[in-house]
Amino acid sequence: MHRRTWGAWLTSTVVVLLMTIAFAQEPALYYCPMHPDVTSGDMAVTLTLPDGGLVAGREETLRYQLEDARTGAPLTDLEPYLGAFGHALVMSADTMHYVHAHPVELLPHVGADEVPPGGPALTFKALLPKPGAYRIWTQIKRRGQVSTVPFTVTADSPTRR
Ligand SMILES: [Cu+2]
Repeated sequence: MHRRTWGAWLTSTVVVLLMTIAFAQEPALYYCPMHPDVTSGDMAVTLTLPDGGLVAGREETLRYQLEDARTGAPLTDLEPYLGAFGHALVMSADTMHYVHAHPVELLPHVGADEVPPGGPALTFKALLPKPGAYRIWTQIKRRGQVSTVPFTVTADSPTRR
């Protein structure tokens, strides 16, 4: 086998291994069919799925609503992080499929010093390739700190509809 091919194989194996460890470290969350609310620090994040739930093989919309965990006030102080107001990594439970998504709420095209903050809603579009459980890690930045918010969702088979 060519050396570069080995390198690519090794890299993908390490990535899958790390993701497998990430899944295994939170078994309670993983086995829960869905966590619609996650609190991270003083931030409460609610994930709203499409009516009737997610279906594999079609583009679905994931809506996040961000609130202050104590007051319930909408959060409107999201900071840009790596060119977006959020990053979502969606991975199948067997770690064989993953999707990286950004919110449809794009950064405004103004000077770098004067980007207005984002929130309280973030909308992601994602296509889950096959039925089953998926883990979603969503990164959001506020006050210079990046929080990673985990959710577990299940995609239904389109043939069962
Ligand atoms: Cu990203």
